[in-house]
Amino acid sequence: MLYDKARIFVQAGRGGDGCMSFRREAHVPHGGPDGGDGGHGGDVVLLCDDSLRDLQSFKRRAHYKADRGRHGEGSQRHGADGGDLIVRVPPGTVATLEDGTVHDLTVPGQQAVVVEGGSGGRGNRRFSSSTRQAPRFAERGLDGGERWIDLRLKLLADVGLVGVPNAGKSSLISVMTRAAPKIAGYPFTTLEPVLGTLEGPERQLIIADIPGLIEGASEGAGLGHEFLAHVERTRMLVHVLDLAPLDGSEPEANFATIERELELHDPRLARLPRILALSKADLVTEDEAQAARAEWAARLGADVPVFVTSSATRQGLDELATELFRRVPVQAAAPAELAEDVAELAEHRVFRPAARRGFRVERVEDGLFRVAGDAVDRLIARHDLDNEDALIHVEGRLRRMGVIRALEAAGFEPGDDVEIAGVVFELDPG
Ligand SMILES: Nc1nc2c(ncn2[C@@H]2O[C@H](COP(=O)(O)OP(=O)(O)OP(=O)(O)O)[C@@H](O)[C@H]2O)c(=O)[nH]1
Ligand SMILES: [Mg+2]
Repeated sequence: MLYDKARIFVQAGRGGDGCMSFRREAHVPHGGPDGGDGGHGGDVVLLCDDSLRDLQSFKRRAHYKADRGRHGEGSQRHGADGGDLIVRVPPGTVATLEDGTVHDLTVPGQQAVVVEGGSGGRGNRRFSSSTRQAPRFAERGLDGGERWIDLRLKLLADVGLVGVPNAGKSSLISVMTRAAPKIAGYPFTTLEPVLGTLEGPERQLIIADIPGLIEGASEGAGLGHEFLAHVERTRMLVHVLDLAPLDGSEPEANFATIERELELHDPRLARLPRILALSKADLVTEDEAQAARAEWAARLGADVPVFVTSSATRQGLDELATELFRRVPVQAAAPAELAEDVAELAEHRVFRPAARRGFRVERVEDGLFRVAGDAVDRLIARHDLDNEDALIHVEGRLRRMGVIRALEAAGFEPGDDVEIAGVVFELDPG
């Protein structure tokens, strides 16, 4: 069973709290503030790991949590950062976040931060100024992000074998590679994609045998969609076409069905280079096979080489393998180039909706106003508003952010209540 889907919940670490502390020294009644900052919470990071083949490990475990940052301490000691949590995924994993961000992990070593740890709070030492020499408050650390992530494995194969059920795809991969898929004389023998490695003199090619496609596959008939997703990233397709289908179907009609489904699933699939492998040549005479080859070659033109093959006698298989190595481009091997590819991939494939900025002020009722926005929410989360010093600090920040002015424009008067991030407090800016 190939586990190609999983849903996991990831939680980044909370930031450590800043510390409120004053220096204690003999003979000094009130030392200066010396509370250290809290540490940053750990991120959750996906790491593309070549030793993994599918998403099986996520069946047993669905929750992942990074470490929290440690709290700051007195004597200006900062809390340690929480460690990142590394979650290993196989090459070909596509991670989709709830907000629509997509990470495509294709190259071993590639990483993607999927939730960020909360930042640590600053200690009271950082709030001392000429006017406030003994700040009796420190910031709290912020919660880390948390979210559900959909993981989908889209196999990374160089060559995909496509064809109607029973065409002989699994037989072909079983004699060309060491893969040992189930082979039988009835349709839909193969229920999930199978990968095999074709060994060449200088390199290898990964071949994917996917289950037979039928009419309507692009709309989900059979298990079409699921399987077509696995050939999306191949660089070349081998269309396996039975020379003498037992069910009496016409090879021409079978060929057209497959091509149409590929096109309907994704026009890019239809544009992939092709080879036509006429299969089961041992079941027809050599003359018939050669006649069929000539006919298909004339029909498809020079772009699509046609081979007469038989998995039973190995006829045509060496030629097919040679052609595959000739046609599938060598992948960038130099580390520098690879790194560039990764950067480019990341640029192209990571889509981030723009973060929200600013704030909104709204009059809820007489004497009650609501302010909404990421930055003000964070400011409130950082502070204990029952602490008089912290409240004064928050008021100063709200003023500098332009929130007080916006409140006043909306009819706010000193002493009215304000609600931010679910916290209601009396605001009386001096
Ligand atoms: N004589 C002969 N029989 C073949 C050859 N290739 C495949 N077959 C037979 O054709 C039938 C189907 O072969 P499979 O390889 O399972 O076909 P498939 O395309 O993988 O089929 P699905 O997985 O159902 O899509 C089996 O009975 C095979 O033994 C061949 O070259 N010669
Ligand atoms: Mg099969």
